[in-house]
Amino acid sequence: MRRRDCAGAALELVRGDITSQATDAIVNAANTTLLGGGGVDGAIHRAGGPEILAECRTLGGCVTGDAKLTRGGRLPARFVIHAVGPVYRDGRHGEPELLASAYRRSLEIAVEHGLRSVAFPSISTGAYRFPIAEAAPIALGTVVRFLVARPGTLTLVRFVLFGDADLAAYETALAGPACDPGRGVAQG
Ligand code: AR6
Repeated sequence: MRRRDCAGAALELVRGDITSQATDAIVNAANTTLLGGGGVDGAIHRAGGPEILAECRTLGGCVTGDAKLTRGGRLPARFVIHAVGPVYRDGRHGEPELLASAYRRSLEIAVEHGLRSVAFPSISTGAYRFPIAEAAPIALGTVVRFLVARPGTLTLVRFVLFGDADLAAYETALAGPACDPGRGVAQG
């Protein structure tokens, strides 16, 4: 596990399963229908039970780069923030901006609802094929900028990576310029 203080909040990288996280909210790597799928999305709906899908059906979908909140059903987390990342084509179709937006909107929604701790998976780097070496600095950089801009809101942002290679990519990004201490991240 890697942990850093970021403007008074903890920023953590762990290897594990997003569905077992007991943070106030976990983030789903959803699609625009919000009606379920494979990967993280399938795992969250399986573990959380039918209540989550029933609530998703009332939301009218979600555009790419945005996110919507439901309750967490049987999950340890009280809420699920369903975020929609971009499908990666070649990186020149707004994918970096849309990925950053999916993270930023998730954090904004968490704060709007008074939530203090959020766990993210690596959005878009599975079925949506965003190269993880490109995605990790975008994900971490967006979170770092948010925490620096909104101190005293969130206390914990945890990235839950599914495998050693994914964790290594995020560890590399955490040590890189996207998370530069000059931008407000202190080594912990
Ligand atoms: N916990 C943490 N990470 C996981 C888990 C888990 N339980 N399961 C997979 N991962 P993906 P996307 C990792 O495909 O690329 C769905 O069908 C996985 O190894 O879940 O945003 C949706 O409905 C990968 O690194 O999300 C959409 O249609 C990362 O999570 C589409 O897939 C994301 O992989 C979204 O694709």
